[in-house]
Amino acid sequence: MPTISARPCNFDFDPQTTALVVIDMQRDFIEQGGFGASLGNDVTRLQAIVPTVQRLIEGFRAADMPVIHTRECHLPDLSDCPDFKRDRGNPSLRIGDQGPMGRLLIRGEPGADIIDAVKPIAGENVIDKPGKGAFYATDFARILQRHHSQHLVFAGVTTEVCVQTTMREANDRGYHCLLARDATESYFAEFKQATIEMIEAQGGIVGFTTTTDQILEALGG
Ligand code: TIU
Repeated sequence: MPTISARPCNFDFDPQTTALVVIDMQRDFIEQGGFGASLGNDVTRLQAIVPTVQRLIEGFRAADMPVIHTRECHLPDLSDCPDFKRDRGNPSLRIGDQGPMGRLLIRGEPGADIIDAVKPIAGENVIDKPGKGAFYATDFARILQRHHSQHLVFAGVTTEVCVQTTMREANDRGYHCLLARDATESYFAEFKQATIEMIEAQGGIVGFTTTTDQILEALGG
């Protein structure tokens, strides 16, 4: 079985059962005028990982291995958005409000779409999810079954919110999880660091972490 050099120990994987999961690389989180910016965050931190995420995706495509994308977004009538999620805090715009990229975090609006640099190609699954985790209220589990996926490599944003939540959900469901440390980012450097440490702690209690180079080398790229 091929292996990827990782922390706290190497990640053995079968290319036939391994998929890349790219979390929420959406305009709403990465570009100015979106949901992330409305919360007062510096979105340029997230823009810095785009070329690395792009390289990772291209490596999976070249190896003919599945790439699955997620998007955090809600139905236009907000029926899948808990009131508190919209009401809490003091953002400049709330979920569903009209912004420069359409209504914030609403399915089908330009802001909810994945940024051009890492756009899905024909045949790749895109999971629209109302929560932070990709398993909650989605077809994600069924799609993974269809791909016979047992090993999941994670990239995307933000590390401690949607990436970590999905990784924890996957870990509990028996998937072997690996986070590409340089292909994920947070608005808060210390939260990213803490998340990586949490994942790796106690013998890899949530999974393993590594770099994009190590993954691409193992894929033969
Ligand atoms: N706000 C924040 O850091 N993230 C989210 O709300 N969603 C994701 O992480 N995708």
